[in-house]
Amino acid sequence: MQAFIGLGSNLDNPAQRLISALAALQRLPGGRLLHHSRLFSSAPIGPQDQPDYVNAVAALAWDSTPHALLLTLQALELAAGRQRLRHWGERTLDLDILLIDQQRIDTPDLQVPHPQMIHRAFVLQPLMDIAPAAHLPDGTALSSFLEQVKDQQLSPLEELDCDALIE
Ligand code: PH2
Ligand code: MG
Ligand code: MG
Repeated sequence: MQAFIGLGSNLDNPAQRLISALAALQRLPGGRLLHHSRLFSSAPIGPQDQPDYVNAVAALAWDSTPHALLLTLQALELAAGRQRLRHWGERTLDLDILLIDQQRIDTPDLQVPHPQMIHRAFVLQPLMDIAPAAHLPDGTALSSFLEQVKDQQLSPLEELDCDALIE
C-alpha cells in the first residue's frame, strides 16, 4: 500500500528534526520513502503562544498493515522525545497518517483520511508538491480545498536541500 504522512515539528531545531524523520522513514524495514515535499514554515494553528512549525509531507510504500504503520510512526515520535503536552500544542515530532490508498479507516486510534487534513494548508500545500492529483476516497480532489485555507501562510525553506541532508 501507499501512505501519505504529514510531518511537523516546532521544538528543538524543527527543520533538522524533519530531515532526520525523513531519513528514518527511508530506513524503515517494510517501508520505502517514495517522495517528499519541500519543508515549509508556518504559524501555529491552535494555541498561538508556541513557536512556528516546520511541515512536510512524504509518500511511503508500506508492506504491512495500517495499524502497524501507526505503531511504527508513534515509535519514531517517541524516539524524538515526543511528549504530549497539550492539545494542538508544541511538539518535537508529529507524524500523522493522512491517506492510505483509497482506504477509509475509522477506529478510535486511527482515522484515515486524517479528519483535519482538508482544513490545513500545512498539509495540503506540501501534498500538492508531490501528489497534485491526490484525492479523497470519494474522489474529491484535495486541491479543491486549497482555496478555503489560502489565508494560512506557508513559506518554503528554500535554503535547505533536504535530499543532500537525508542520508
Ligand atoms: N500541528 C499541531 C497544531 N498546530 N500548526 C502548524 N502550522 N503545523 C502543525 O503541524 C501543527 C499546528 C498539532 O499537531
Ligand atoms: Mg499527530
Ligand atoms: Mg498533527
